[in-house]
Formats: sequence, C-alpha cells, structure tokens
Amino acid sequence: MESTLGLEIIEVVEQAAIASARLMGKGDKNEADRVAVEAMRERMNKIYMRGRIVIGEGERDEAPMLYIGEEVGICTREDAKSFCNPDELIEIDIAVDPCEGTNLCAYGQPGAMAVLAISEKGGLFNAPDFYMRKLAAPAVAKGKVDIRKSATENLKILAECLDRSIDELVVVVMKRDRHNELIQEIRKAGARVRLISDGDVSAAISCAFAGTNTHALMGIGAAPEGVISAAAMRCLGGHFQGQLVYDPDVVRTPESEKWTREGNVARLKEMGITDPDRVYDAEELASGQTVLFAACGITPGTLMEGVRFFHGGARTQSLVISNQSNTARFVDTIHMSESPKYLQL
Ligand code: VTB
Repeated sequence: MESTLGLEIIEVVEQAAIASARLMGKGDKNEADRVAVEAMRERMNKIYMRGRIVIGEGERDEAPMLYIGEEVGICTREDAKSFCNPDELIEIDIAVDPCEGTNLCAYGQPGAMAVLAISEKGGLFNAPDFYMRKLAAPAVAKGKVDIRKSATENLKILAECLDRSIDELVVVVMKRDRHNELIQEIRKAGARVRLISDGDVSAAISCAFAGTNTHALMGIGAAPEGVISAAAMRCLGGHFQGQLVYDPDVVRTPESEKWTREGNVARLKEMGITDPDRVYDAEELASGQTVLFAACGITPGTLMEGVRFFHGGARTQSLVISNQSNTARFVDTIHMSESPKYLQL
C-alpha cells in the first residue's frame, strides 16, 4: 500500500494547500476550506486505491464532499477488478482536514496546512464530532507524562525527560476561555506558554521535532483533528493522548448547549464508545499496521513553509511520514503551471 500511495498523497495535500493559499488573507474561511476540499477530492479520485473517508468534512447530509463514508479513488468503481491490481483493491481508511486552520488561512496567520492520514480499513479511530482533551510531547517523554496527571506534574516529568529546567519549556495552548485555568497553572509551574488561535495538529506534531521550540501541547481541541495528530505521532514515536470531552459545561458552544452530559454519554454509547472517560493513546487512535501521514503548509508554520506563488508557478513544502519505511520526508516542490520565467534554487 505504501510505496506508490506515499508519493501520490503528497500531491493530494499539495493541491489542497495551493488551492487554499490562493485565498490566503481574503477573510473568507468557508471559501478557503471549500476550494481545499474540492482540490483534495479531485486529486484523490485520480489515485488507484479503494479509499473511504472516516474523518472528513462532516456527515453526508451536512457536507457535499469528503463527507464521512464517501468512497474515493479509482478502485472504488464497480468494475475496478478489471483495471486495478490486488494491492490497489485493499480497502483503506482516510482521515482528511483539507484546510486545518481555516481562520489562519483566511487571515494570513501562520500554521494553516492541508493534512491527511491513511491506514488500512479499521486502522483509524472513527472519532465522533466531539471535543478532545489532548496531551502531546516528545518521544523521550512518551508514556511518562500522562493526561491524567496535572499540568504541573507533567511539566516536571517533561523537564526531567528533556534534561532542562521547567522555564526552558514551551507549551502550546489554544487561546480559549476554557483554558484560562490551565494557562495559569502552566505559568505558575514556570513554563512558558505559546498561545495559538487555531491549528493544534501542527502544534501536536511539532512536539516530536527538536528545534521547533514546542515541547508540549495541552488543552482541548476537536477530536477528529486529534486522530490525525495521533497518526503522525504514532509514526514518529511521540507522545499523544486524547480523552473525549462530553460535559457540555467544559466547552460551551451553540451546539453543546443542545446536549446534556447524560445525552452525550448516550450518544457516545450509540457509537460504540462505552467508556466515555477512556484515555486513548496514539497507538489506539491510529492502530493500523500501516499508517501514513501527509501535510502541506498553506501558510508558514513551525514545520513547513507556506505556499509561495511566483510567475508561472508555486512552491510548496510538505511532510510525509510513514511507519512502514520509518521516514519523515520533507518534500520541497516547484509546481510549474505555465513556463516560468526562472526558477529559484
Ligand atoms: C480545534 C482545533 C483545530 O479548530 O478544532 C479548533 O483542533 C476548534 O476549536 O486545530 P473551537 O471550537 O474552540 O474554535 C482548530 O484550531 C482549527 O480547525
């Protein structure tokens, strides 16, 4: 599954990122998302694979494209057996976020990216549309820090693992009212906080790379994005834990107002989640034997450059991670749409 797909999915995220980047700074997040979705889907449907979206733009009735359950790839056609080889006929599950950080893109802020994760059927946790408490940290702290411990305790452990003092740690937290206490606690413990407005996937994965000056991600973001982060962290050996949030008092949104705590527990049960408090680690959220992850920067971020346009083309930077080849590849691509006047080395 890995060899050819690994190359093709680079193009999938590249095309989504380029489409979205054309709308960077235009203030229209829905449009930035829509074009990314369209571009991602179009490129995906040219791949000889039998894919199914397990994390996408929403349920079928609310999302016209890349909805949960949508089949993608040439080998999903009925007569696929006549032109697809056995490898290509293996069913695969795909989690996508064509424009992760739509606000970041719409307002020209750092950290927006096109992202996806792939595994064999059943290899990715079908996350419900809930929030998730998350903890990400570098590989050296894997299994040592724990989302059930306090932030203060985790920072002590993290400092030990990284052989530095707590004030030399940077924790990324999304700037939300729900995190006010957490932020205070982290500061009190002595660590420094980098507040982001959006984009916790990039923040989570950055923890696995030295040099990003990101040592932990703490706080509550969306569960589907948690699975995508987990897929990358599973391949990188980094620490990632997620716990679903079902108490509507913890994250107040117009949608959460409609549900009670008990109602949410019942909804989770219907989806097969009987223990709503369960803590999932990266290996459970992305449990497949083969896990592939790909991302392409839309705006510049800690891991990748954003899309840069020039006369006759564009340049992108992507990251493709595989647990089969044990590689994290940074791919720098020049896309030539018409004959460019010159190419920058
Ligand atoms: C989260 C986070 C994403 O949006 O989904 C966040 O995981 C939404 O949280 O990276 P709020 O509902 O509190 O805004 C992102 O930041 C971007 O999609």
